[in-house]
Amino acid sequence: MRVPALLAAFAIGLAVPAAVSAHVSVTAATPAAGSTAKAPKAITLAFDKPVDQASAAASIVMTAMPGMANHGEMVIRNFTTGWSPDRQTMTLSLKKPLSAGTYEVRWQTTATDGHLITGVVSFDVA
Ligand SMILES: [Cu+2]
Repeated sequence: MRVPALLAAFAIGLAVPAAVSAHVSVTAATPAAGSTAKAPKAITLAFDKPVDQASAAASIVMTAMPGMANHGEMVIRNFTTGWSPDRQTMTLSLKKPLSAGTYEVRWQTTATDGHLITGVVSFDVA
């Protein structure tokens, strides 16, 4: 009688990846993660499935600047957020191009299973 119980536990274990697939992730970004861009005026995040816009948010943080040793985190606020009609691409439109430095785009949204999903895309601006 122990074997069916074990099999049931195994089947429950297998069900976990199906729940995880409710989560969204970023599949592509511009500027691309790890790349060096020149004065970008827009940042796009492409998700693998439609995103709940009501819970979605992104922040742009400058984490380093050439010639400045202890920069700390500087939040960039001068942008507006837009979405593609299919809700899979978020565009952050900057009023001024980003100046030279290192940036993190930190995003979050609530998945269809109610879990908070977060991610970071980092890139440099030369
Ligand atoms: Cu989840």
